[in-house]
Amino acid sequence: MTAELIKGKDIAALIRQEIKTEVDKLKTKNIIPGLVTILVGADPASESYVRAKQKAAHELGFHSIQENIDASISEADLLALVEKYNNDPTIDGILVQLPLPKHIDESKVLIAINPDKDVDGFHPVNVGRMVTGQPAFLPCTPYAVQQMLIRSGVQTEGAHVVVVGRSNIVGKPVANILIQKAAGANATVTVCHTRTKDMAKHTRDADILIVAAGVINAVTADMVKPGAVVIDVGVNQIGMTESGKRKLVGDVDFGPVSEIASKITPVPGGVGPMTITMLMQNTLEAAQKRK
Ligand code: L34
Repeated sequence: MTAELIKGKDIAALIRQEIKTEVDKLKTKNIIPGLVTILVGADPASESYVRAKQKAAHELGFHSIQENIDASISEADLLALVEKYNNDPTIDGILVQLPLPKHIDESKVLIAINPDKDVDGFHPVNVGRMVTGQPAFLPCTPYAVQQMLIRSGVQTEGAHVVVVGRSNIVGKPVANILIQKAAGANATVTVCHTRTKDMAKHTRDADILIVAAGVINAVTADMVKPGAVVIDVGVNQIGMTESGKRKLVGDVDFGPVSEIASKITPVPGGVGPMTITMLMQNTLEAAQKRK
């Protein structure tokens, strides 16, 4: 292994300390950041992520509520639940964990969240603000990727960033964040997806390769330029450990790619813990803007 690890867990711990300092300041003004996480159904991966979000909120001294909702909830009832928290003055951030059951229109639910409480950054108002370079809640995973680059000293300015994947949660927003005329951005961005011709031609040209394909080994060593920085957003379950934990790999063929890259993120312990941390950051910022 020659690549240096970008340890998301360590960077997350540092940022959580910074957040804690700000939470303590807010508490002197009698403001406690409030977060509600809404989990519909019992997908084991979603349960694991939401549990981690609640744990982080608790450790930071947030007021946090966990709503575990049966998968059979109607769309109307879910919209009413969102509205309840839109009107709750103790709640600064509302997170509806995705994916939702098929009978519920995800976009209808996301648009129902008050944009000022949209700490996930998925409301079209926040997406529009992000794209046009206005202050906005940035979606947590793309925000995490940007912070990991900045805090490990990776220069994005003028770099060729290649993104593999075009989801609304990762690919599209991370590309938009990194093309902004702003510090920690100013990159030239190429987005590859399932209809891209000769993907390896593009990925081999990347100074920074961000992989969010949702496919094991979507990126192999022959697709990476020597010295590139590789950010692996994938979380794929390949089994269970004896202690009942999910056994995970990313989208990148980690062993061989880490012989070629200059820096690489591990899975687990990479982007995942940072995603949760940036949700805490957004919730803090929402509380700081409380009127
Ligand atoms: N609304 N839905 C909404 N917001 C989000 O930001 C998410 N996402 C994605 C799925 N749905 C969402 C998450 O929270 C993915 N995601 C997420 C969050 C945390 C982790 C991975 C994905 C994470 O903590 N991963 C750990 C391993 C955790 C485990 O064992 O399951 C890691 O070290 O990578």
